[in-house]
Amino acid sequence: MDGYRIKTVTARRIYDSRANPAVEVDIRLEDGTLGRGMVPSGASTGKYEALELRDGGGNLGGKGVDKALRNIRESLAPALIGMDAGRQREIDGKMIELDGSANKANLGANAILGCSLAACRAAANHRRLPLYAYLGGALAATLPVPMVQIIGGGAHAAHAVDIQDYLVIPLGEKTFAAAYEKVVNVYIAARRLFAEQGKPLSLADEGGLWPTGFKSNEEGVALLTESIARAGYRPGRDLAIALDVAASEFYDREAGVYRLNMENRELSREQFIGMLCDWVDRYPIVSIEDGASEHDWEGARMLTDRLGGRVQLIGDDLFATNVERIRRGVNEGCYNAVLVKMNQIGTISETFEAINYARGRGYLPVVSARSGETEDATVVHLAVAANAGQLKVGSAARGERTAKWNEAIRVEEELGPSGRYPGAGVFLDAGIAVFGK
Ligand code: 2PG
Ligand code: MG
Repeated sequence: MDGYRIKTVTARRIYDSRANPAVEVDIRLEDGTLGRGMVPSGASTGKYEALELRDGGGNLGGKGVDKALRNIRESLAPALIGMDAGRQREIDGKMIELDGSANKANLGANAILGCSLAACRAAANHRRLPLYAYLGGALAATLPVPMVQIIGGGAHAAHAVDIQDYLVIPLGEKTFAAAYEKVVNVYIAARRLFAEQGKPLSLADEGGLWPTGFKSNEEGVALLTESIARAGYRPGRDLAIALDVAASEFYDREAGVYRLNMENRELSREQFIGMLCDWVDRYPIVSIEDGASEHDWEGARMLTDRLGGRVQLIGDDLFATNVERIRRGVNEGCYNAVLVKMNQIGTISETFEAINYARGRGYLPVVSARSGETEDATVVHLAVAANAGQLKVGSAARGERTAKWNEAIRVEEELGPSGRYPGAGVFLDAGIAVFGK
């Protein structure tokens, strides 16, 4: 197609919200249109994710991306130049073929994703379409329900508590903007509560409150419930609680136990799942992510047997946005939802495949950013384009987080009456009973 051809591919090192180097790619088309891709990075990275290529060594904490940049310049760019930027599948397929490994270990998923994102941005810009409309076509009209971190933990807060994210999900409301406003009121209430309790106000990696002086992991769940009430809302009716347990981080695979280090406790699989079930009975928890380790399929199944009918159970590390792993989960009855992170799999095309596969099997897709982020807001467009229904990009503070939430506010305004905000319907339609706990 005219002017669609890729003319140049430029790769550079930028930095993410944790001060780690990140890959940025500019793709310029023959007609001069520019598309830019910026690649995020996790901290509680799953073992089964596509490989993020880092330089190692002493400089920049070993996190340099010079090898990835070289792979873009020497291998990917020569292959992409001349290709049609509007043919995303061909572009992604070509890069997968060039890499030749099962997990993008040769060229690096950061190198590949940077190019994949830059190409689709360039094509959208060429057609003068917002990215969500380019990626999703006329059917892209669903704003996501926000899942927002209020308190950080785990690998995002130096393991001050073992649980990684204490989040809230607004229920009801007719628009994203109104729903998000409720979340912000809870964030403000939580901040006040921390101040009253003499807890210093510092922020964890994703902008949530740093859990100083917590005596147990459960304290965060209680604090969230109280913050919802303090903000003037009904816990469980106006806003519910979500947890990203990130259990892979504290599972001892050899011993088969879950080690709650901050409580000096070691729990068997049964005991650990029993603890989560007990929390669900006592608090308005509607969603639990990675409630079992990425190595513990049996734990995931057990949790699903016990809670699958009333709680959204999300597989992050267990599924790694990988259709083969999601398939195993479906076959073995593990969880009922999938966390979707582009850089876990490494291309836009494969990310869509994972979303579509999950949805086709009745698993709810939850689009997610990473803990190491840039100011880029592509994840919002992905969530809208795929009508995913839910979005998780960290807390309500810090610029790399607000870059996403604010973009969702803009997209909603732009979509106008054609935009749909599902609210609690996202759970009710999936048979998850969110009210009445
Ligand atoms: C997660 C993510 C985002 P990370 O576990 O869901 O919160 O964290 O990017 O560190 O893997
Ligand atoms: Mg997670």
